[in-house]
Amino acid sequence: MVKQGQAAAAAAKLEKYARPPASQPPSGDAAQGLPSAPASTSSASGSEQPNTPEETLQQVLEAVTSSEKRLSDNMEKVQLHLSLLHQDHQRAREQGEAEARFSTLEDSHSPLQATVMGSLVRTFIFLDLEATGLNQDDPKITEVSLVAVHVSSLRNPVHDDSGKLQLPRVLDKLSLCVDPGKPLTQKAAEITGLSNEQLTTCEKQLFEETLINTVNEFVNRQAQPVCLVAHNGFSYDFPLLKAELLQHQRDFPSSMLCLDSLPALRYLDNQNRPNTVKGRYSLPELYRRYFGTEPDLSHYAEGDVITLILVFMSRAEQLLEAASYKRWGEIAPMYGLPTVQ
Ligand code: DCM
Ligand code: MG
Repeated sequence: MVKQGQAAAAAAKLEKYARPPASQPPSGDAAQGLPSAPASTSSASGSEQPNTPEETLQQVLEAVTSSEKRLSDNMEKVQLHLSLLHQDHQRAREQGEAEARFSTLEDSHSPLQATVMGSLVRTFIFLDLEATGLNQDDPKITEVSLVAVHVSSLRNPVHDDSGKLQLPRVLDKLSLCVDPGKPLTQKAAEITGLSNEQLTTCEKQLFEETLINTVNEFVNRQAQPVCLVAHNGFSYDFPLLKAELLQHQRDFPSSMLCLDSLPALRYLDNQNRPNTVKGRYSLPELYRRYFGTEPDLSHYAEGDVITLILVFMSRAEQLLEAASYKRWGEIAPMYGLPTVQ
């Protein structure tokens, strides 16, 4: 309970807040939304009754309490905001450091430097292309699949209760069918199950600007630096993709890394048992060797990429240490620009 004398003194001190001159606009706290103590109360009949000092003081105390509560709420929000900013900053710094280390190495061309660069890769983008034929056919792409896996998922494989290796839960995938604009060879049509007729009926677009932009956006949204991985990639997928990009005066940055899992896996086996491993290294054979079953959806671009990820993950630690990387700039296109008639 507030004593009568104290209440009167407090009310006198606060009178300037309680009764601002009508001509002056509200200022200070009042302007920022803090309530000023009302000077009087309205009765049910609408006639004005002056406040007693106790009432005025009570109202001012309530206003101060409510302001303090709002201030404390705001402080909590500011603290949360600051901690989010701190996390963003930390992430940006880590990414910036990796990119800075990468760019100081990217001008150097020794295989050793490429291996050092490989150790900085944060996202591996597994890639498979289906096309109208083999290298000698000057093939055009009929299907492209990219699946991005963060390096942390490769370094920490997960197995189910029976011990079977699981695909990482966090994957970004992009799979697109493409009108090749030329006939598929009989063999290509037979193994992929694709035909020109199907691709035309489904109104698929040619390999052109929008597809290239989509692929670029997909690559750019991954944590950098990235490395493309394809099975037999140095001989088939990378040169073919490069040929298609160059036809549209486009290309990936020459510093982008790429890795061919076929020679890398063969090298690992021969390194452990020199000259004894003569086995074959096609993707289905590797899958059978590691998992004892047939892979799903062979010669579907996405099916092959998933098979490749599982094969790669079976040897990920060793592959990440020993693989021989190339820069995209070192990949020659499978064929040149078409000659103008
Ligand atoms: N290919 C082919 N003949 C083969 C194997 C492959 O014409 N015997 C072509 C068509 C495929 C492309 O290579 O779409 C990619 O092969 P893969 O499905 O093994 O990735
Ligand atoms: Mg394939």
